[in-house]
Amino acid sequence: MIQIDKSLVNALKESESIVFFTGAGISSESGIPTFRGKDGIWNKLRPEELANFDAFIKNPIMVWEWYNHRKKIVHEAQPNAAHLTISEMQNYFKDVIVITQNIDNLHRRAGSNAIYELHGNIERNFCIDCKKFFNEELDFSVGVPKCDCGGLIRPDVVWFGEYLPEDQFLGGEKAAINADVFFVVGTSAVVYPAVGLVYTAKQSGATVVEVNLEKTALSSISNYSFFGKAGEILPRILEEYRLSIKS
Ligand code: BV8
Ligand code: ZN
Repeated sequence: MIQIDKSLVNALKESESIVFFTGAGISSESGIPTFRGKDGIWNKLRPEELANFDAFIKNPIMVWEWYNHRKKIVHEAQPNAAHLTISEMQNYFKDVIVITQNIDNLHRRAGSNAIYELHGNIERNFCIDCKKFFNEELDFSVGVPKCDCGGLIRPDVVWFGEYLPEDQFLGGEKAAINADVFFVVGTSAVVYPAVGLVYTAKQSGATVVEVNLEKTALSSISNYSFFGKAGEILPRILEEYRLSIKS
């Protein structure tokens, strides 16, 4: 049985604002491949080579094939115990806020209400010329879908070299500054400026709790590190918290 430090449970008992900063690792138990290692490779190309505007302009069909492949996996996936535990924690704390790098919509489908999507959402699309949004199913029968203005339609996700949506980043930053306990779940902590928010939380006095399969650059600044599956560890933490408020 995964041991949960009593001091962490006590920290939770004194907390109002709980924040979860998540990456691809939290969705891997839902069957969604992560980015690193062999999982991330598509067509012998690394995510950084596909998730960028130049690649899209050079070969929009190939980039859309990648996103449609991922969208199919996301639609067949279900939120797992980690997503569901975060949603359930809304019944115990004033603020439970999610700051995610994931574009898979699984936190929302799990019932989390306060979500900052730093890197966009695969369910939304917009025209690269007039910025008009298209959230219905797109028609690929005649090649890359085009807007009525003639512009190419792209997924509403943040590509490498592109700025993050300001409202989402600033919202995440405010949540990081006000966090009592800041969980970091399933991220290799390499992509910026997203990961910078963990340091913002630390500098603002939050208790940082890392939940990851392996050590990361954040292990050294974490007050607690749990190395294992998020879908097993997060339910254990909530269970110990629930037992502590009963007694
Ligand atoms: C920008 C959306 C300004 C698209 C994504 C400073 C220093 C160095 C580099 C930079 C810097 N500033 C900017 C850069 C460049 C770049 C960057 O950070 N590069 C990295 C690679 C070094 N950043 C940018 O380009 C950003 N924009 O800076 O704009 C600008 C503007 C103009 C000119 C210059 C600058 C935009 C970055 C956003 C890119 N879009 N996603 C899409 O998804 O298709 S990033 C994408 O990759 C994800 O969103 C996520 O952020 C990242 C993947 O990381 P993770 O989610 O952590 O996943 P990963 O697979 O790596 O790790 C999973 C972890 O989970 C592992 O540790 C594993 O052990 C663990 N795990 C697995 N299973 C489980 C588990 N843990 C628990 N339980 C399990 N079951
Ligand atoms: Zn248009």
